[in-house]
Amino acid sequence: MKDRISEIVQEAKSFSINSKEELEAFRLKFLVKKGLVNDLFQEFKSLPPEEKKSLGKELNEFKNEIQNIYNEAEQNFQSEASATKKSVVDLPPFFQELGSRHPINTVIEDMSAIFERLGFSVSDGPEVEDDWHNFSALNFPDNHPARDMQDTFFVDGDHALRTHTSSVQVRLMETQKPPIRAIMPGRVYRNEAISARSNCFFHQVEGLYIDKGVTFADLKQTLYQFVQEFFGKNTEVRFRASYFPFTEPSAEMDIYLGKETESDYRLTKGTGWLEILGCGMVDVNVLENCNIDPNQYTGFAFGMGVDRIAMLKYGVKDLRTFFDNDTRFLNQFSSL
Ligand code: 2NM
Repeated sequence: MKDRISEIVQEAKSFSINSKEELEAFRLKFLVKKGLVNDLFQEFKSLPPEEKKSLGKELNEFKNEIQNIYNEAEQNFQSEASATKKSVVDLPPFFQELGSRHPINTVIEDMSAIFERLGFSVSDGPEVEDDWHNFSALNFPDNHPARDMQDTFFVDGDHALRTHTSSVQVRLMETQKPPIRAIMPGRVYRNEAISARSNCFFHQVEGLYIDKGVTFADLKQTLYQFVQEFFGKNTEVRFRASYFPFTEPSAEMDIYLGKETESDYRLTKGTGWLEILGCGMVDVNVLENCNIDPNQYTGFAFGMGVDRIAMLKYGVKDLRTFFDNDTRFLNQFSSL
């Protein structure tokens, strides 16, 4: 059998393969089920066990050698074929353009993931809102400046582009029984002068937690945990008293950036502290407007602007570049 093996190897090596037809002839002679290689394997089956032991390895190497001769020849044909194609077709290649995640969405998703781990679900709602959900239910008095045409895009007498995602929170409180623990990411609109640091629309992540016995301490700890995860371990925070129509008491939270670099100095107006969100305990009037009994339930809410945080995170100097849809800008975020 050893002799047969070397005979066949010799034959295969000297087989001329100069065309696709000859390649196929090679395959038919050696590699198909009734070819020479398989013949030897059939013979091998009927050998006595001692001979099998000494021949098995050799037989396998033999098979691989024949297969390699075939594979190499086949490859040569393939690269020849594509070489000819290249010289004939001389259009530029079409790249499969891959999209990239928008940096604002990346920040929203990162924030959502953190709050989801803290037990918050994610909700959304309409961008065109009625007066009740955007203002009245949220304890905005009739003469509040936000209700002015100067500040809000009205669609008709009773509808406007939402000015905050708190309107979604009203819808949640109206339709769900506490406990409610949810965040609302989304786009909101304000009629403001457009500049490098403000636009007529922007993005918010607001959050709401309503249950029996929710306190300001829960609010502080939740936001503290969020900041540790989002901005990094040991990020310092401070709370300052503030005012919003829909919360009482209300606060704003700052994180400490420091003032070593010029941009940190400028961004924090020389204080080292940067305001990143507003928050507070949901006002009793808001709970009542949404048919939640304030004697049984309390809750906290918070809201932060995504766009400025995205600018901070990625070192983007002009907010408007986020929305030009220039792929030279957007492609820089393709790894996120
Ligand atoms: C903020 C700041 C403070 C807020 C309040 C509510 C609701 F619906 F519960 F009343 N939603 N969002 C809130 C509170 C939003 O944004 C700066």
